[in-house]
Amino acid sequence: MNCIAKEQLKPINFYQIPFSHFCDKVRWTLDFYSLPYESINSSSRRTSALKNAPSNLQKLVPIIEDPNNESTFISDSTPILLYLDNHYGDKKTLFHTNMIAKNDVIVQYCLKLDSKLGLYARRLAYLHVISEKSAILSIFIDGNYNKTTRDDWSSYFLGLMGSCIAIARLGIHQIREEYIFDKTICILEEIQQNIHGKQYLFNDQFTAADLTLTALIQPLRIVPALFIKYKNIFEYCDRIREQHDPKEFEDSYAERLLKHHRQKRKSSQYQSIFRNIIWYIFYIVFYPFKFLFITTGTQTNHLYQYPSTNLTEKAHNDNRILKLTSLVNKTIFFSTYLWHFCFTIPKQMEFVNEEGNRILHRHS
Ligand SMILES: N[C@@H](CCC(=O)N[C@@H](CS)C(=O)NCC(=O)O)C(=O)O
Repeated sequence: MNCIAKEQLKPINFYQIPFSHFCDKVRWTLDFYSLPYESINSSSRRTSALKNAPSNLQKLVPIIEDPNNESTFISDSTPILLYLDNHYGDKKTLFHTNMIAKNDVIVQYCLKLDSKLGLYARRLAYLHVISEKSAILSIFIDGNYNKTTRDDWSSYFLGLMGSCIAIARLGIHQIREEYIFDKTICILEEIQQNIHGKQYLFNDQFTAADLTLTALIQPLRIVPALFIKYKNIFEYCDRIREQHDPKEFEDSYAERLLKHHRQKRKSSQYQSIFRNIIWYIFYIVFYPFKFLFITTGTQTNHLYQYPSTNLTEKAHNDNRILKLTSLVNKTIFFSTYLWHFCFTIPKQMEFVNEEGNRILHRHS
């Protein structure tokens, strides 16, 4: 436990991607404990500040660096929550212990949500963003969060690059093959049972489990069928957010731009006709080259970065290792994933929409 009064603490460095739901989980926790912190927008490759971090640190954000404790670096959201609770949870805690649900039950629940809900929600949300407004992902290349629209040509071009990286890094082109939609339904059904008739998940109190659920389910709000079907879970999370997040919550950068795009699309039919014409020309010209791409990028044994060897201690990560070292690698990479962007992603989207319709009409 840190004995320095909170007013005297130095700000904790909080490395984040502003629209990451894992980062929102840690941001909320820092605010919950009323800790001073400085947010540093980061991508693991770009942030030179992380060069001081230990080489074995998991270089995925969220990461915190605590100058009040010999500049300790901690990564992985649930271990960060535990660290903050151990050091600063003297007055308030997210890990209440009592006879019914012990601390480790809450930790296990959080790790399970990190390894399942957090990863599935992210993949499905990226599928929607890439299919509907890929220019939003130009943010990965230019890092410019001040841009309030992404309708210019440079955003379209950089968005293609950003989409290729997201597709490859998170396997967005393999959502159907890896049963991500079905797995999401399974975990949502389980959560629905867990919250049934309850104020909170554990101990009749707000814990890290409620916070984790509320933060990690957020990307699924842009998946229409799931948002409708599991309305009661989203309502539960709205209440948790309203009662326990000290900061007024606002949509993330990507959600804001996507919602704006959906509104605009409703009112402008010409744009989609124009887009479809370009699309068909592209399809006719490139389809004969299918054989060049079909064997690459579709293998199922991927190399994951920071995999978990023990899921009760550390969350699973689904970030795949990308080989982008030489110019030849880069050329093969971008042509392969551009192919997936044009031809595989629309099929994946079609599949998710069909499955969405199926679950909506199953019991009604
Ligand atoms: N299990 C990790 C997940 C961390 C994670 O996947 N972070 C993503 C952002 S949501 C990231 O750093 N992406 C950058 C990259 O893949 O290089 C946690 O709970 O913190």
